[in-house]
Amino acid sequence: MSVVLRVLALSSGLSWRSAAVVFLVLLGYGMKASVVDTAAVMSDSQIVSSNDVDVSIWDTTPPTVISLFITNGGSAKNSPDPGDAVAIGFSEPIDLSSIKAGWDGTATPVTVTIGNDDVSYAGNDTVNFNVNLGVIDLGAADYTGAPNTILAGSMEWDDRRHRVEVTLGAYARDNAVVTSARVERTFYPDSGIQDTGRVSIDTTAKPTKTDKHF
Ligand SMILES: [Ca+2]
Ligand SMILES: [Ca+2]
Ligand SMILES: [Ca+2]
Repeated sequence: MSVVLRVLALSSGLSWRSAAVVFLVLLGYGMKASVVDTAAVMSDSQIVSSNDVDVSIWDTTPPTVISLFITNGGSAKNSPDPGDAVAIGFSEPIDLSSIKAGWDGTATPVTVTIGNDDVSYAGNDTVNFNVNLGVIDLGAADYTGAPNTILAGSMEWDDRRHRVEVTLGAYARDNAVVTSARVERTFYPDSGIQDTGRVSIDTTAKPTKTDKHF
């Protein structure tokens, strides 16, 4: 460095001290210039395009319920009893914690109540769960008598088919009745259900099916 200062002093005719000040000023300017790397500075148009996130990659489509199966697996055909199964299919993967807090999809206990003559559903019997799944209007009043039939259930998530599957277990209270007519049942999904992107379910999609259920 002293060689540089000597050359600077000699070539400029400055004193040794003045040459040192000039050198330090030039050194400081050089450092500042090196901090601002012009190659990395974006033009206004580049900034705009980098902030222009492609929203098409975000899933904004609400999930829907696309299927509902009620199958007999117990000894009582056309009546809710242990071994019967309810499967609710969704249009896409669901945030399982929106159905039951902390649920990871593995088998978990639920309580299934066959509601008797529910005034909210035209006096029909209903299927209710103690998790955020929804309500099945069974379309007729002859699945249970008063008071309600209640069964212990087990709920699992089928990741491949995007389906919640509930299998009925032991009766907590048995007042089930065997049905005699084919009727149209309707599923009303719980409005709290969300997809994995936290988009709430479209509750206007309500699958129906005419059958003797359970
Ligand atoms: Ca979605
Ligand atoms: Ca049955
Ligand atoms: Ca009834």
